[in-house]
Amino acid sequence: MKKEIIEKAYQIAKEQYAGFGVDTDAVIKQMNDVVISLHCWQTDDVGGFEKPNAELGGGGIQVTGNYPGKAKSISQMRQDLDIVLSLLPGKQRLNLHAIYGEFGGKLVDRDQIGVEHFQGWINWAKERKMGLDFNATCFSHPKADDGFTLSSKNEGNRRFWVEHVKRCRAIAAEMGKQLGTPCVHNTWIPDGSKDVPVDRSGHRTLLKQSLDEAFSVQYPKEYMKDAVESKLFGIGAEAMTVGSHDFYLGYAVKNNKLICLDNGHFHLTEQVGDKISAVLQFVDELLLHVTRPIRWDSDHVVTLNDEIQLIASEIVRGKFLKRVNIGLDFFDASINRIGAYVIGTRATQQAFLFALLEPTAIMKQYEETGKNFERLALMELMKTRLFGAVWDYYCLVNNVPAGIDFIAEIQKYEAEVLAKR
Ligand code: RNT
Ligand code: ZN
Repeated sequence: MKKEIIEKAYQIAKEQYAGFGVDTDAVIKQMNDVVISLHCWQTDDVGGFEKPNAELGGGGIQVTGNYPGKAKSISQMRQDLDIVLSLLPGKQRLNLHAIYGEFGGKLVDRDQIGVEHFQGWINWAKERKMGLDFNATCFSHPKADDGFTLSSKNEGNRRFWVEHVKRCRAIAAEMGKQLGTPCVHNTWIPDGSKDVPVDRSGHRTLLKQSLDEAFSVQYPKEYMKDAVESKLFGIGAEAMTVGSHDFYLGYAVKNNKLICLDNGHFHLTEQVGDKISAVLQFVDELLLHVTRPIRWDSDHVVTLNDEIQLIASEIVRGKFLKRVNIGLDFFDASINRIGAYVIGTRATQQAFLFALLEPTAIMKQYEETGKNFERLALMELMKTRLFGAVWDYYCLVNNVPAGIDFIAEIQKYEAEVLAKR
């Protein structure tokens, strides 16, 4: 896009928004508070590098598609991440899973990993002035094959997973310490059962016990923060999920942990956007896994839809940006993975930009004086204001392609790099 056109359109947009009392220049600065944690697993379909050609296995999560160009090594992954970063405005962090360590060709089991396997990533992040987030990987492993990890009745397996989570938290704390920004460590487990179980309570008691054990070491919150992620169901775990929302919300409130809300993990008419101001009455902070479920937790590429918009708008309206850690969680192997990454991240950022451009004060005044048709009219109108002009300008001042200029960059990368893998 031509710089002059972007600037011209922005000037008009600026005046248009000023008419509603919204300062677009200030909003562009506020976008610095919207830090998105990039889920590393979009580059390789949640395979990881524990062994060559590793694939996502078990746990009710699935990646469909076999588009060429998937990252097959950490260096390819880093190359992809740099391209993604070069196409995104604003600030990002990187969210790693434990299976993405540098294990030097040796099989290092999950109860053996240490910070030495992630020092390369810490250095990588430091060079890019980025923070890191981290996740224990409690799936794609023989000891998770029976569908249970931290809530397993097999004591050997349960202890194995407790040890894994303990080690992951220690790694997370070291990441946060070295990088000077707290690392959010998220625990998600696939535990559940396909058919109606008899002893739900037994598994939940075990999960609580395992979390207490795994979280027994306290780390300063400047280094790391724990989040726990609930889920409704998974493929092969339709009848019961041990770590349900009720379970983890209770655990988080009682133990002062972050609750992770993945918007693919609820009944499809439930809105995570509606939950934010509810749970933030009782927990200090949240972690989001922003995704797009179609009919189920399908993890499609995030688009700028009503669901994402409500999430962003609720965070902005409630002034919750400092209390919400924004992570992404989608994976689509049926289209160019870099393209998927960039579209989904930009869509999330756009939702926040749109939210920041809202004339909330006017809407609130309407609301508080019973002028609800007026409120709706203004909400509708904002959808058609010159939002795109502000977005393009935001890209321009961030030195990244505006409009769809990123398509050409990704096509070039595909031809020169991805197609040759
Ligand atoms: C699975 C959860 C979980 C994973 C990642 C890879 O349903 O959403 O967050 O997607 O940990
Ligand atoms: Zn998730």
